[in-house]
This record gives sequence, structure tokens and C-alpha cells, in this order.
Amino acid sequence: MSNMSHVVDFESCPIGTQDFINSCKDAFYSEGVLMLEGFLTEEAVKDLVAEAEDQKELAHYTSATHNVYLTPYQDHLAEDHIQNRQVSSSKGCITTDQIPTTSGLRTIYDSDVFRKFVCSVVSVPELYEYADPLSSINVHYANEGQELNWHFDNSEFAITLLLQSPQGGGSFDYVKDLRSAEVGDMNHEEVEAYVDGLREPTSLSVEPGTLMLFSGRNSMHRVTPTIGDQTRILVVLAYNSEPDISLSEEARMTFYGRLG
Ligand SMILES: O=C(O)CCC(=O)C(=O)O
Ligand SMILES: [Fe+2]
Repeated sequence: MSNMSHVVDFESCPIGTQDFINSCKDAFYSEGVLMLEGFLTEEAVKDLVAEAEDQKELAHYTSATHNVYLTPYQDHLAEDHIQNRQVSSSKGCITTDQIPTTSGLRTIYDSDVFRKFVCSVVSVPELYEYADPLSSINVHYANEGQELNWHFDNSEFAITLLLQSPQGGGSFDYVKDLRSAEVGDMNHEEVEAYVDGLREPTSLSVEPGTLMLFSGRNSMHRVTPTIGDQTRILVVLAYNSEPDISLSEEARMTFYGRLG
């Protein structure tokens, strides 16, 4: 397994130092998104892209329609009600069990300094891996025309590492705090205005090697379609704040096409 300092550029991102942690925490709470450019070393980006390209043929491809809240269709509401309105998303995905044991992705995921950093930024005491063998580390592939449409995440926060940008498209658009899941405020009207393109979201163009930590539960987000034949390759690192939790069987079947 590679060493953390081979994969993480501690000079530009000193994730073990309190001043840096404090500034990341401020950015996460004020913007809803923490973006650390140059988090991965150039060498790590190269190695991880090569590794992901090698694994690409193992990816499970899915194409699905969903509403932005990722909730089931509600028969008592009209088809064009924002809670029923369907958008489509498609991607390829490989799972934790398919990531090589020597991968730098495992080095980062398992690292104490990284977990402590994330805990401090998102204000949780402890982070645990998923109990199932699929959900902790995923690599997503978006080929030409593939996109992740508007949605709110079920999880409170998400951590991503961009390995490869497409030639065009692939921009990360988001609207901070558009709903409040905690108090059940779905904010239908404004959500619909963004889905209809009547309002402009914040649009981020992300460079390979960037770590993003964002609160996707209340901030609606999407990734625009890949343009050109270079695949967008993105890693998702997922943790739980409690031990022994598996992703639901329904979600595993939807995302991965298998349970383990
Ligand atoms: O691909 C990305 O940058 C975002 C991923 C995301 O939003 C998700 O997996 O829920
Ligand atoms: Fe998301």
C-alpha cells in the first residue's frame, strides 16, 4: 500500500494542521462546498487514472430516471408535480471490492489523518466504513453524453476526488441549502425553477486532483453531460457516523446490480 505523502500533497493541503482544518471548516459551512485543488499529487492522479482505466471494463452501467428528491413516485400527485417529475442519470460504477488492495484510494480512505480531518470539517466525532463490501469506495465513469441529473443526496455529506475531466461538460452545478430535509421543507417552487432552468445555479469547473466535500442533503446538485470521448472519472469516498451500517439492499441493487 502506498504512503499518504505519495498520494496527498501535504504542502498545498496540510490536512493535519489546525489552521488549515479551521479554514476548511469555515469554507464548508459558508459555501456548502469545500474544494481543495491539488489535493492529490500529480503522480497519484496519473497512477489512479491508469488504475481506473484498467478497471473500466468491470464497471456496472446504469441508466435511471428519478425525481430530484430520490423518493418513490406518488400516485396522489400529478405527473408533472416536481415531486414526481422524472429526470435521467447514467454512469458506470466500480465498487470497493474491485479496488486493488495496493490502491492509493485505500490509503486515503483508511488514513487516520484523513478521517480526523473529515470529522473536524463536518463536525462528527467518528467515521466508519460501510459494513457491506461495495459502498465505501466507488469509482464513477461518465462517458460521452452521460450525466448525473439534479438531485439531493440521502447522506449528509459526500467526498469526491476528480481523477479525469472530460474535454467538455462535466461541470458541477449546485444550489446551496435549497431545501431543509430536517424540517421537511421541500421548497417545491424554487426547486422547480432550477430544474426548469429559470434560475442559474453556482457552477464549478473542477480540475483533476481536486477533493470536494459537500453537503448534498440540502444543496441540490448535478453534473452536466460529458462532451467528447474522454471519460469523466470520479471517486466517491463514503463513510458512516455509526459502525456496522450497510447501504440498503435496494440502493445496492440500483447502483451496483448486486449485493456483494
Ligand atoms: O460526480 C460528482 O461530482 C457528484 C457525485 C454525486 O453527486 C453523487 O454521487 O451523489
Ligand atoms: Fe449527489
